[in-house]
Amino acid sequence: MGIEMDEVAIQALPDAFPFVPGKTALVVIDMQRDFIEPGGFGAALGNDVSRLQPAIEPVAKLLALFRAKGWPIVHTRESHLPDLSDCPPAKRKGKPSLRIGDQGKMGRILVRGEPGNAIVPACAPLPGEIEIDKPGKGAFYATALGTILDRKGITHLVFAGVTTEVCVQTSMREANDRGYVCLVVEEATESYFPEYKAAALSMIRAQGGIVGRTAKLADLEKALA
Ligand code: TIU
Repeated sequence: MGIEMDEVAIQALPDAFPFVPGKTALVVIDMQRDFIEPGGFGAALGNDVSRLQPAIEPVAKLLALFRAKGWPIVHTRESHLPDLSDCPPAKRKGKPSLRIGDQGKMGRILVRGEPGNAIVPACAPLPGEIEIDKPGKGAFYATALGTILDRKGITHLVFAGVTTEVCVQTSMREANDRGYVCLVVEEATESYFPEYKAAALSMIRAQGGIVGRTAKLADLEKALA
């Protein structure tokens, strides 16, 4: 074990986030073509996918910051096995223009290994970074994430990615129940619905930070420079 820097207080809401170098990982949720580009799962659900694009540059900046410091990075992908054996039938219900597993413009919708399932190039994982394929909204459900973080001694998580009120919030709630100290970076997350993003951030930090804290990217960069 190397010598750890002291805790850094990052200005956040409802109060400062205690960033502990060596014990804090960045978790980037589902920055996939399937959600962010036309012709994928997000579009099949009827969403305006351009609404997620503003998150790309802030996520890339967060990745650059953690890479420069050598701090752990986790990337998740929402995906299913090609035989859909890990896709609950209820997840294929509703009336999307294309269902999970159907052939779309970027390959089969939300299927592991298809072009559309990849993370957008600006946020792509580098060798050595942790990659988690998850069948659900939460990053911990049916994945090895908890075990991996335990082995690394990670206790604090900084969240980014899409979408704020679906997979980011679910993953943060899972992390909060498991005892992780959680922060989400406001500019580095987006929703197809601006009002849901605002509501999710607001409910995360309500009641004294019932699920975690929220911070501006600039405040993180300033504190960790
Ligand atoms: N539909 C929607 O907003 N999100 C998802 O289906 N998955 C994620 O948030 N990654």
